[in-house]
Amino acid sequence: MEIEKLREEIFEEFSLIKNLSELEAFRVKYLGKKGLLTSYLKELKNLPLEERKSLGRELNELKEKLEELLKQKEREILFQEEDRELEIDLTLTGKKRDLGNLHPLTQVIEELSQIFIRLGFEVVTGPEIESDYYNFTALNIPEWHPARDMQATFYLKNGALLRTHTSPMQIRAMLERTPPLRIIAPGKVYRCDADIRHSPMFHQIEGLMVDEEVSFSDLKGILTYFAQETFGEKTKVRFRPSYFPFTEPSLEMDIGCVICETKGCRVCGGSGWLEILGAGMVHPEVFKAVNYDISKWQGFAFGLGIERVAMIKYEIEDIRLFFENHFLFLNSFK
Ligand code: FA5
Repeated sequence: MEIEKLREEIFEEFSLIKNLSELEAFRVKYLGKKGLLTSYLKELKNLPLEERKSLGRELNELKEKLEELLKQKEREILFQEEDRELEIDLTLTGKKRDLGNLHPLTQVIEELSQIFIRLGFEVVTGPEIESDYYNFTALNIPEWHPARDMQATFYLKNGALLRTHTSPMQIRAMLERTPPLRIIAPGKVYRCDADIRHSPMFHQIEGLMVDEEVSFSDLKGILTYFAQETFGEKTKVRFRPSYFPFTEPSLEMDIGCVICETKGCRVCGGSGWLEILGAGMVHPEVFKAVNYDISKWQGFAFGLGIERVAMIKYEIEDIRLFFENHFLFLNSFK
């Protein structure tokens, strides 16, 4: 046997090994139970003593060398595979992180607030649990007024109540400030009221401006500006006489339905117009309640329903969708 030739062939073949299965096949071929080197070693016993000694030594050396090289190669291959797993493919598209979004009502509150902030109004907030005094009495709402009825107002056991509108913020703001002032007060309000357009908890934005010369036309101008900023420049507005105990004269503002352009559709209930707010000039009795000099100060106030604005803006027919927290619905406001 030509041991030199055999060694060369074996190392040549060894150098071509690329992966673990080739490595294993190589090991079986030469060092396995029936492997070439193993059988050569077994056959040594048939040789004369001298030959057996020298060939035996060389074969054993080759066997040991191969075992060592195979171990080394195995480690190398394993390291390479690990590296490949860690490789980053920069051409792959990244994993998109699904970010949440603000609730549609929060988005509308922010958008409307920005319009009034641009007009010099300051944003204030106050308690949802109110006293009878701020919610009714100071706003010139007498004992007999239907809003005080248990059917409309949620009363608490201690005599306090859940505010039925944001108007108590008019009183709180005026008591905390000296005129002139311009505030808006967004927040939650509560009424025992529920159908597809009414919710027992809903949101309003209260607005109040007090100065030495504030007229009804200032009120109409600001409300028209607000409607056109919110629903588009071509939006039509309509003012209807109304009644609130805390404003005189009082009005309600409708906007021309932006969907059918006042022709009449499902969203506006066929009338072509949608009521979005109540407003008026601050009643002298309200100024008296906060000790403002009625011969010096004038003002206007308004209270608008946020859900109503959002329903028109996004063409939503059922108010309950805002509070049921369906992902599909909420995700569509990204
Ligand atoms: C008021 O709440 C008065 N405080 C508004 C006001 C403020 C008048 C300042 C004058 C001066 P009203 O009850 O009409 O008014 O409610 C105002 C708006 O809230 C309505 O136009 C409507 O858009 C909305 N709204 C009333 N009840 C509900 C309800 N249950 N669910 C959803 N929105 C409602």
